[in-house]
Amino acid sequence: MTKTAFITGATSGIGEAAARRFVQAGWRVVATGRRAERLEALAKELGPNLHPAAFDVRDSAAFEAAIAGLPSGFSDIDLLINNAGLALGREPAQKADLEEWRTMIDTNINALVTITHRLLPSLIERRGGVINVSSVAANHPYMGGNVYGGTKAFVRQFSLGLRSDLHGTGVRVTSIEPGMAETEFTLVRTGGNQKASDAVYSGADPMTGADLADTLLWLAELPAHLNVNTIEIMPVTQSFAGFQVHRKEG
Ligand code: NDP
Ligand code: 8X3
Repeated sequence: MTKTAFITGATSGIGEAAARRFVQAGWRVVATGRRAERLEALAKELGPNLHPAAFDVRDSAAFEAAIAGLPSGFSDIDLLINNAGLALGREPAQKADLEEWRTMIDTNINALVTITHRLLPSLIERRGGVINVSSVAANHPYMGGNVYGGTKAFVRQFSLGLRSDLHGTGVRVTSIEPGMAETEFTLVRTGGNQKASDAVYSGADPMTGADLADTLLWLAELPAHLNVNTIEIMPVTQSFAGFQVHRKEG
């Protein structure tokens, strides 16, 4: 039986690659994001198994309208991939922009829980799954990661809590925590600075959206009795740094 995945943030990067990968693997996909023209292009490329639904995840009325507008065949959702998200800024907390913090919290946390809450009854009915896209920033603090890291730690912990609450329902829940992947992530984080984005990925052999799409599909197609609780995945070129120590002068 054909299954349906609801993928947020499918207009670029990881979500776009996942939409492509899931349709190629025989899934139906509801592909979402704000940039409608990108979703239309994806629908044109991938054919009738992709349904584009353009809305801002922070707008719960628009999200409800998108759910109400799902055509038959797309309305029975088996898998929710909460991928839409962003980082804004790399300033230390004391210099950060409060509005940017609020945007990250609204997108990465408030919208994610709203969408999850709305779709849970149907996911339970269908013994489906939720995959939440967290980040290594949830597990490894770094300078300038402040609220972004906090939102992703929420996503990880919320996923573990969901897993506990959904005990006995057959619904599986995974938190995926990727490291560096070359997408539009840094372009967004730097307010559109292509040079800064190129500098982050240059020579680093980063992961790609397609790498993570393969992992998402692998998770989604595991035998129904298996649950990967968390998965942290990075490029080989990225690893951990030590603690910093501030010393007195002289
Ligand atoms: P991209 O910037 O390429 O993609 C982000 C996606 O999220 C876009 O499709 C964007 O769509 C969507 N999105 C952002 N804000 C909103 C909004 N308000 N409403 C609807 N959709 C929104 O980045 P990635 O693919 O890298 O990011 C995907 C996820 O992966 C994010 O949650 C990110 O935090 C996480 N991640 C990324 C890593 C990386 O190194 N790239 C590493 C770890 C985690 P649109 O702008 O059209 O609305
Ligand atoms: C994105 C990875 O290391 O830039 O979540 O925070 S990182």
